[in-house]
Amino acid sequence: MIYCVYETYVSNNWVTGHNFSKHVKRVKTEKEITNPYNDMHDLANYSRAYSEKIWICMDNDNYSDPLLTGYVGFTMIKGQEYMNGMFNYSKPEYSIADVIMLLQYTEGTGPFSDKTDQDMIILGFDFDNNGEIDIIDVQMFLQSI
Ligand SMILES: [Ca+2]
Repeated sequence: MIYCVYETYVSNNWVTGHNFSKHVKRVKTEKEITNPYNDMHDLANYSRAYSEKIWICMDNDNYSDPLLTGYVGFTMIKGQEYMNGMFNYSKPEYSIADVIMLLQYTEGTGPFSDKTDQDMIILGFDFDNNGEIDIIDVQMFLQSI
């Protein structure tokens, strides 16, 4: 029940009111993720430290308490730092061999030669988002590793 109240509060203040989305989008820092299970456990512990305070404010219908905004904001910003870290943690590692395979694809050879441009776009190789896989994508891929 309280979780629904919390979700409604956040939803009502996501782009209006306290505009939590604005604060979350500004988070560029990241938590370095080394063990996702342990790191998410740490995030849960961080949030738990504020959950009782949030619960007390909400249970008392004290939605105008600036501390409530702060508690919710702190947990959301910390969560975004972990999400940024998870994004980097789960990002595939590519090597020069992968770039060469993409170059081969543009020449109609190599292990991807049976793929269509659409297949390669779905795999994320259309780095300039122009709907084609060509030498520009190879160059951008090379620069990214
Ligand atoms: Ca392209």
